[in-house]
Amino acid sequence: MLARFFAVLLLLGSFPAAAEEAGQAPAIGAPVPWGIGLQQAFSPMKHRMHDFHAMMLVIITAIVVLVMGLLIYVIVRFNAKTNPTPKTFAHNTLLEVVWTALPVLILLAVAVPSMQLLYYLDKAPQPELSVKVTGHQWYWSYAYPDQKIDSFDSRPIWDGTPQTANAITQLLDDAKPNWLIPTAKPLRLLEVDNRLVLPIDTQVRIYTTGADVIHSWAIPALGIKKDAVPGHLNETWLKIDREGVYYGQCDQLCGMGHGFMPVVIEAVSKDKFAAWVAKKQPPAPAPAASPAVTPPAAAAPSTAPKTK
Ligand SMILES: [Cu+2]
Repeated sequence: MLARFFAVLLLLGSFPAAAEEAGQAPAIGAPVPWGIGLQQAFSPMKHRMHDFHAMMLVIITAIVVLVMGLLIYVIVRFNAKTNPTPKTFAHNTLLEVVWTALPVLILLAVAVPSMQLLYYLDKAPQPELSVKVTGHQWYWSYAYPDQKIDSFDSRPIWDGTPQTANAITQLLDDAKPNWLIPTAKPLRLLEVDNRLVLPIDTQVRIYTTGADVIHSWAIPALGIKKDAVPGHLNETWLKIDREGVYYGQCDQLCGMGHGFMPVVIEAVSKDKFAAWVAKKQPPAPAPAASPAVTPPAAAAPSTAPKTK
């Protein structure tokens, strides 16, 4: 209960603007001006992070209040004026045991839920879809191995100087027809040409890797951040609660263009996702024509296209 109260308190900074935006544009997972605290949660992992964060806030607040209270008590009660003749003892066994054991217990109380959360984020219990995310200097590329959708690049579109404004407008005009969810105006340094399309209410397994240097694929509103390391395949997962557009960025300093490689996810219904996949998939190979001399019935088993 207390944790919920603190969570609501924390979210007050960003929630009203996000909610207001949800009515008009579906860019729900985005930073807002003057937003404080964590972004609103749109995935079970982020909900758990909020709960953990709220619990931590309660614990650290209690510690600060206790230590501050002790300090004030010592300052007031034992200064030279109020306590002119101090006691001369230097040890108290009970007190020393308590101030050693108490922090250990507090750390354990923090470590257990922390580990639970880390393990929860590690692997999807029953993944329904896999996406491979590759970090490049300085853009992302995405592939859907199960759907046979080859890797495609997701390059940033950022607003520039007046000199480049026309080029940006052109880039946006080219990109917008590909978006399943149109957004009112591009968010500064957060828009891309090809967004990552994912279905909602689906356990999506995410593989990350790096093509050149270490990057990190992060979307705050979904509670996901995974390093993309060259030569490694890291795994995590996500599940999105609601349709909308979610924004993130590279979270690992990766060079000059680090601030210019946003992540944009379009979360859509499963039906819309299936339609998008059908459009995106390469056309099925045409059945090989049987040689004229071979009877079709005999040729069929060997030449029929593989279906699954
Ligand atoms: Cu980076």
